[in-house]
Amino acid sequence: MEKYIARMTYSISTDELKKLAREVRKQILLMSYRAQSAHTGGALSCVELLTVLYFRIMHIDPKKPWAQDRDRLVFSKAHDAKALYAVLSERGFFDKKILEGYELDHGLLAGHSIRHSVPGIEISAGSLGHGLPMAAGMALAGKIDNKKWRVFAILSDGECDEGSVWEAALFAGHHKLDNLIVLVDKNGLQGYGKTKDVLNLEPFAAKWRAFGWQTREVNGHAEDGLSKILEKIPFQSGKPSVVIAHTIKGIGGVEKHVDQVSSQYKPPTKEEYIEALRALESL
Ligand SMILES: Cc1ncc(C[n+]2csc(CCOP(=O)(O)OP(=O)(O)O)c2C)c(N)n1
Repeated sequence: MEKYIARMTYSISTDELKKLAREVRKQILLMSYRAQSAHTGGALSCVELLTVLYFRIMHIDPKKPWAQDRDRLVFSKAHDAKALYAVLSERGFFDKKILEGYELDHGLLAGHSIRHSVPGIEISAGSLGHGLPMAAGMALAGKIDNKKWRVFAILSDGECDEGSVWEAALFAGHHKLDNLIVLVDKNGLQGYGKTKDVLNLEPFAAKWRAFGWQTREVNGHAEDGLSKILEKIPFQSGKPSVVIAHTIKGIGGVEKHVDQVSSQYKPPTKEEYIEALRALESL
């Protein structure tokens, strides 16, 4: 168990982390506005999951993005990649200016992330349900080679409608992959409705446990609560861990889209963008 204890890679106060989350949300809104892109709500809902991982939990070095002993992040809900891009640039993986090309001709940053397009992007993704199978394979490779690095995977709740997620969950439990940690961004909404109406996942935590995982539930916007839980991984030796993070889709964005299905596809108008920035600045 000791061998996987999280190493703090960066000392950052909760206030600094909150400031950072505001900055990341501003960048997400700017990218959405500039490119008139979809998928803003889910990018906003996972901000704290990413900032806590990259600024408190993961063993990474932005100057050596492909270091063999790095912890890996598989960002499976890749339609929300602009959140990951903003956090990676804040953490120093690449220049913030690169964000300006998000989803625009000649830019480096695609709407759905592409492996190695910029430092820190571990996988090409976008077809939901593929991230956990990849993450489980990586974690098994780490086990076979007796490595200390861990694999984190961020999934959406809508994504858990995919059968491939549960096949990989079964595989990870079977192979006792306690170097694998899933965070589910459980914002309760997917493309065209509430997750519980489209395909009910409940009892969600019990399903993971039945597949051999240890589970924790947390407010996904509370940095310290998240940190406290993630510092204790694996929750049990010999079992993969899942953190079910309760979040709000669209939080910190355009007010009328917060916790609404519309946050999936509606980009902000100029007025909405300015208003949302003003609201963030007044926090
Ligand atoms: C296999 C697959 N089917 C459909 C899509 C199209 N799609 C993109 S986002 C999305 C729904 C987003 O909802 P959710 O997965 O819960 O993500 P979040 O709310 O966290 O953004 C869908 C259906 C896809 N990317 N992959």
